[in-house]
Order: sequence, then C-alpha cells, then structure tokens
Amino acid sequence: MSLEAVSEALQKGKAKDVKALVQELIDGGTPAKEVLERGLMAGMDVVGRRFKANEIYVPEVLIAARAMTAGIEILKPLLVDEAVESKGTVVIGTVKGDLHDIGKNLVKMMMEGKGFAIVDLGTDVPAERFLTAAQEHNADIVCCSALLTTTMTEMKNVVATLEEAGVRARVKIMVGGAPITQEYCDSIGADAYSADAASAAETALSLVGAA
Ligand code: B1M
Repeated sequence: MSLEAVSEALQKGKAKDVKALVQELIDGGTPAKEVLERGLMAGMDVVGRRFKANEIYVPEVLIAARAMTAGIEILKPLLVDEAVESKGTVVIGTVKGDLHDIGKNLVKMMMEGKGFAIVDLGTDVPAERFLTAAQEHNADIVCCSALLTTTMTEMKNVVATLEEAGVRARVKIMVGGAPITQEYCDSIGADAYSADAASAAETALSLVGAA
C-alpha cells in the first residue's frame, strides 16, 4: 500500500484497485491532497508522457481516466470544506471541441466546497452555450477549461460572445487547463487564470469579493 501503487494501478487502468488503494491510504492517515497529487495525478502524468511517446493509445488513456475518476470520487468529501453560505453561481465547462473533463471536474469540486452553486455544462461547450447558461442562471463567474492547444482559442470566442451580448461587465471569466498561461488569459481579456483546482477556487472567492 503506497502512493506508487496508486499511480501504477491508475496507469494500468485498474479502477477497482485504484479505489481500494486510495481507501487504504486514507484509512492509514495519508492526507487526501497527497493521495491526489502524488498518487493519482502522478500516475496520470506518466500516462500523458507515454501517450505522447506513442507507447499507449486513446483506449488505454480513457481507461486510466476512468480509474482516476473512481479515485477522485473517494477523495471528494475529504478535499472539500463543507461550506454552507452560498458564495455565488459559477457556470463551468470544457470548451468546444475538447472532451477532457477530469481537471474541469476537480475545479468544480473545489468550488462547490467553497460554497459556489455550480452549473456544469460538461464538455465540448460552444461559446453561445456559456452565454445562455450565464444569463439563465445569473452567473457571477464563467469558467472555461481547455486541454488542447487547438481548442484553447475557443476561450477568446467565449469572451467575445459575452461582450457582444452586453453581459461581460457583470460576469467574471476564469480560464485554466494545461496549455493556458497568465499571458494567454491577459491576451484574450479574461479576468483570471489559475494553474490548479485549489487555486481556482481561491481565485473565484476573490473575484466575488469573498476571499
Ligand atoms: Co488527451 N491529450 N487527447 N485525452 N490527454 C492530452 C491533453 C495531451 C497533452 C497528451 C499528450 O500528447 N501528452 C494531448 C494534447 C496536446 C496538445 O494539444 N498540446 C492530448 C491529445 C492530443 C488528445 C487527442 C487529440 C488524442 C487523439 O484522439 N489522437 C484526443 C482529443 C479529444 C478531444 O478532446 N477532442 C484526446 C483524448 C483524450 C481521452 C478522451 C482519451 C482522455 C480524456 C478523458 C477525460 O478527460 N474524461 C485524455 C487524457 C486523459 C489526457 C491526459 C493523458 C491527461 C489529462 C488529465 O486528465 N490530467 C493529457 C496529458 C497530460 O495532461 N499529462 C492529454 C489530469 C487533470 C487533473 O489535469 O486536466 O491538466 P488537468 O487539470 C488541472 C489543471 O490544468 C487545472 O486544474 C487541474 C488540476 O488541479 N485546470 C484548471 C483545468 N481546467 C481548469 C480551469 C480553471 C482553472 C484550472 O479555471 C476555469
């Protein structure tokens, strides 16, 4: 029972083993954040590198992603604070053309834990859908996630679409995902960039003046 064992089970896509190992580590007193970062995320990093090197292919990555989600489910109640007072409404989604949702789901989870009501639009979300959901739910923040260099440009459309509809002044826009940088955030006129889920939740609080 070790963090390496979690990482290895994830790399092999063994969801049942990942769940059992994560549970064992938690029961043994390992902090949830450590299990997430040094077990699950470390395993997914290896998967990403092997995928890039063409040593494994989409089906294996997909199975590893399912195993990661299974592990995260166990950690969820331990990673989030039980906030009671509502801090505002967040509309979140992975941008059009992009199906990666593990990072987006982590951001959602951390924000829920900070007391935000979340409207999750899922993946492959067009700019217009971010707009209609923001209007419908009177959102305080729109959060866009992207993992592909080919889809990150869609974030610029989200900013433009909200601007054209005249709602930009009352909705903050947050961006994140592996290829996103502060520089890119600034260049498209979004309000904030965060590198990881925990800091995204903190940033969201500061954007609504609740930090
Ligand atoms: Co894809 N994939 N993938 N993939 N995949 C990457 C992203 C890639 C880097 C792999 C590689 O080549 N090394 C590469 C992108 C290259 C590039 O654009 N530069 C890639 C590719 C090429 C592809 C396909 C095109 C492959 C193909 O079909 N030939 C294809 C595209 C499909 C599509 O989207 N249209 C594809 C498909 C897939 C799967 C479906 C198999 C699967 C996704 C399953 C799922 O998400 N349900 C998958 C996976 C799992 C990966 C890797 C291996 C892991 C991604 C992940 O979940 N990481 C990834 C390689 C890698 O990242 N090492 C890769 C764990 C997650 C916790 O991290 O999502 O970065 P991340 O989220 C972080 C932060 O980024 C941040 O917080 C999270 C942690 O705290 N964050 C935010 C995320 N969103 C945020 C929003 C915020 C703030 C912070 O504010 C709003």
